[in-house]
Amino acid sequence: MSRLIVVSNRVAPTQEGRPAAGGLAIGVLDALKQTGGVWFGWSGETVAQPQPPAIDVQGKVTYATVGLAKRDYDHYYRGFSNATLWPALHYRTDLLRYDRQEYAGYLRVNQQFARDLVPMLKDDDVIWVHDYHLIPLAEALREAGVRNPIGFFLHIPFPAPEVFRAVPPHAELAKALMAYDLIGFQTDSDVQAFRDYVTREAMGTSADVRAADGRPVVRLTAYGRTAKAAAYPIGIYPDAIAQAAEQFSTRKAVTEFAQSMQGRKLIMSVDRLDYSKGLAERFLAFENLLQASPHWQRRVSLVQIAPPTRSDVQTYQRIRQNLERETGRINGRFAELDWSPIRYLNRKYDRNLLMALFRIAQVGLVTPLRDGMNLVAKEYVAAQDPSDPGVLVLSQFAGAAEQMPGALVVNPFDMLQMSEAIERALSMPLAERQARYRDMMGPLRKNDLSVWRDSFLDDLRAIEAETIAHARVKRAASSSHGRRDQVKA
Ligand code: GDG
Repeated sequence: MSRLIVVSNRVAPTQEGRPAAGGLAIGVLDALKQTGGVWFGWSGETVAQPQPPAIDVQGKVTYATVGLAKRDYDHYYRGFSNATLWPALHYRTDLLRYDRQEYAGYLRVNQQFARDLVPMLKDDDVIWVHDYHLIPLAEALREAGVRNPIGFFLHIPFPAPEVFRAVPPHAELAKALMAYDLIGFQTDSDVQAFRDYVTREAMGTSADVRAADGRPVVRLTAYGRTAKAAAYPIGIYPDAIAQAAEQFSTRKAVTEFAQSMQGRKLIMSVDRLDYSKGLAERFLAFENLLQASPHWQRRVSLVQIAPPTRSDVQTYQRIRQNLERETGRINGRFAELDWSPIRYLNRKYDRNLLMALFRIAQVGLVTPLRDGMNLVAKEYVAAQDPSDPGVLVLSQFAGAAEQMPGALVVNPFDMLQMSEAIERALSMPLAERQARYRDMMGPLRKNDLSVWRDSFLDDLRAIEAETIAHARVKRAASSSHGRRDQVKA
């Protein structure tokens, strides 16, 4: 099978023995190990002088990473990726900040990545590019003469066309997306939103086709380019998570924490510290529960783990300050000598410890204002004890809501509804909890991480096969024309 080339903003930890990495890393690494290939991306470092990629070969996989000049980091990463695209694609046009220089930096880094990648490519490689940082990469590779099949997967939402139009270079970005052969989205709604943009804004056309196994795919034509688009909801490995959660739940750190709860119920939330995750709204809903149903005071705690990210982007500093203030206020209002309603932990924890904490929590509270998928929702369910599972309270605006029928689905903008759902979850009888857990575990197993990865790569390789077949037909047709012309002459 042809080699796989993965390109993502960051490359997962390469040394064996490092703590188990999250979703994308596991899914992609498995595929890379099977076919062999290259994982290319930013090293996470800023450098004084750009250097050629650092190469680290481990078995069949080559890790190639490049540093970014400080100015490129500011423009490409902090600027256009995370201060323009991230808020806009999460419907936060109020937080969108646009600067032409930053957009130029975004294009410049993508061109630089393309230049660095080209010498590593072989003719029959298949290229899989990940996420919003790298939308223009296929266009840059095509300009450099690359003819390989190139697929793109967007991990975050694609918004309604009206919202996407708020990004000043929206048309250039949509055109750049159309340079990919296959564009993958998390949900059907994202595919529909992109289709709407292409047909209404770009005056393109669309047609419903099917993948080899019958899944719906859309063929889009615009800007003189044709691409396919489909939904590939990212999954997890639920049984591996269940196993880790069970094993780690007997570790000292977990049993001591469970003891410190003194029989009180536990609500768990885990999110990168990001305004898309709806943390402040969630805290207010929990406060409302304590106020409206005072019998829950001293009987339940919310543990919010929120490792900081992008802490040098200004809006992220503001959200951190706001949450610290809110936690202090709510705890100040309700805490007793031996109980605080909210434990707000602003740091990263070991992955297996998190899964064990999910297992002992009666409620998983996952209420983003927008989220491409949200893997925490899936992980929380997978980590449960099937004989006594907890309840997932899930935002309707997480991509995961389309696939998790057993969750209590809430609108995170409706504080009272969230508060009522938390109370319902805390009081839910065992039989209902078990039924809801079963309703979710089936689909989680059926659509695990390998299904996400394999269906995307199968579709991308099928496009490659179609293109080769098409080129052969064209060659055969033109040579038979040639022969006919000779006969006529
Ligand atoms: C983007 C999209 C989409 C969190 N805290 C810790 C920790 N985590 C792990 C979680 C989970 C992952 O990080 C977060 O994934 P999410 O899906 O919840 O959210 P994003 O980071 O925003 O990811 C999202 C995803 O891409 C995949 O396509 O689902 O919509 O926004 O696995 O468990 N892991 C460790 N310590 C922590 O403190 N070890």
